[in-house]
Amino acid sequence: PVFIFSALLTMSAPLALSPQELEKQQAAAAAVRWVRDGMVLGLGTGTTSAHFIKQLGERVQAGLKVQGTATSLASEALARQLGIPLLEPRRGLTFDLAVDGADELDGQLRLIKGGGGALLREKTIETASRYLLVIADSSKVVPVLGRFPLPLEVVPFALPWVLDAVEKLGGAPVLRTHKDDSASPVYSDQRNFLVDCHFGQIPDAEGLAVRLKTIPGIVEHGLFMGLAKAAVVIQGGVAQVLKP
Ligand code: ABF
Repeated sequence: PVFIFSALLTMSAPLALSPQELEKQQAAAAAVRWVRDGMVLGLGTGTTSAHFIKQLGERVQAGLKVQGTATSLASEALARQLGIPLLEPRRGLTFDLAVDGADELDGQLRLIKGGGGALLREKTIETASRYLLVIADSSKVVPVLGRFPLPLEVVPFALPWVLDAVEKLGGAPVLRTHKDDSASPVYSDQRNFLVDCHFGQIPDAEGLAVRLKTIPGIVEHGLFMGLAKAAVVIQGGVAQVLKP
């Protein structure tokens, strides 16, 4: 009987969310309130965005009329499973609101993104969006970008030369491989490699972005500047709206 009782206890205890996970859920809930009937949405990627998509799905099931395009195959599958109507990429498609996470954000809402490997579709959709709203837990806010390694999406053929060029820039590049198998690279949704660059502090993000774009084979980098119009960040347990 004791065994059965303790088993029941563990089964019935709700999954306790960590403080960081709770903050992500809170930020996502604040962002859902920005969504209006009829909006065309850019759907972000990562765990904070997954909370947003799940809460958006509940509102869609309650009758909210929105459509969206996802920034990754993972987010697309989640949105489809929740019944959020999806739009295929097409000419002229623009988004009223994109909601997405970030790995780092500074006071001017410059972002480092791509920790989830979705930076190419994220930047594509968020550039086509009228309003990018970032949702983040308190750990993402930094005074200067760069503590989080800067992700790049790289065409496999060009990898050796990209690694050499990033090394010359002081970026200490590391090919992203699977945690349980360092011999197998992580592929993006476009079947490219991901490279994480340990620049340390990046005081001149704009200048670095320009230099990275001159290196052949770098499809996209994770510096997002001038895209985010606002960020909902949980600070002191309260959702704060930050603007550049
Ligand atoms: C995504 O959001 C990625 O660019 C980034 O890695 C992620 C942030 O991670 P999480 O929300 O899981 O903390 O846009």
